[in-house]
Amino acid sequence: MAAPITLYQFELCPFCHKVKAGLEVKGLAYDKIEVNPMNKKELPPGLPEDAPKKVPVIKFADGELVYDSTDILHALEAKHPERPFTPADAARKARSDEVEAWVDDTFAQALPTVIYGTWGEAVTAAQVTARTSNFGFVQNIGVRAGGSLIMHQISKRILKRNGRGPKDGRAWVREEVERFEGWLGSDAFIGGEDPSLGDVAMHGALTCVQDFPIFAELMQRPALKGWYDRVQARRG
Ligand SMILES: N[C@@H](CCC(=O)N[C@@H](CS)C(=O)NCC(=O)O)C(=O)O
Repeated sequence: MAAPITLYQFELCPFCHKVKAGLEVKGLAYDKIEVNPMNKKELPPGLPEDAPKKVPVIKFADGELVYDSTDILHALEAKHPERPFTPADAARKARSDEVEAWVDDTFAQALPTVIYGTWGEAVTAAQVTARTSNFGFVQNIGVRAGGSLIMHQISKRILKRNGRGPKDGRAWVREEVERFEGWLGSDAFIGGEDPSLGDVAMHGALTCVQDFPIFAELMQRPALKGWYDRVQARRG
């Protein structure tokens, strides 16, 4: 039976993983539709004219369409208040919102450099896309090879724009993770006793790179791994 919620996504999109983490922390069943990044023809009809042709997009049981990961997570919280990820404490909520915004503006921007930064990573990316996509054979080859090649070039540009060398992606992501660990301190979650929007966003972003070498490296860090496992236990 089809799940009441549908997520239109790319498998290697950190913003889509943020939404998946939110859905799973709330224990909500959903179906995924993989969108072809070349033409995005799987996106549902009915989106506003001025909506960017981007994923994630979510379709709720009542047919409402929402785009943009942050707006989707807020809509999820409003429609499904059970297992809330908005901390009651004002300071915690402010920190959680800060972390969520940082995931969007900084951490997710750094991730393509460790998904497509080296040829080895780009090959892994092509394999992950092949495993999850539902496109026809020819289209599949185009998305895998073409997509990874384009993203490899984009990843070099992102590094340059951020004043980093062509091989600095992993060091950059490591630095950002240190910032996150500083925010977490000795707490169980950014949200305190329960995962918040900030935890959901960061957990999703990390799940996005679970098949890549950076993930195994980051999981050697006891504080990050402890937190990652605690959020994982709350998903689903
Ligand atoms: N602010 C948006 C960003 C979404 C976004 O950048 N999605 C990328 C994939 S990771 C996309 O759909 N890109 C397609 C394109 O720009 O053509 C969100 O949080 O959902």
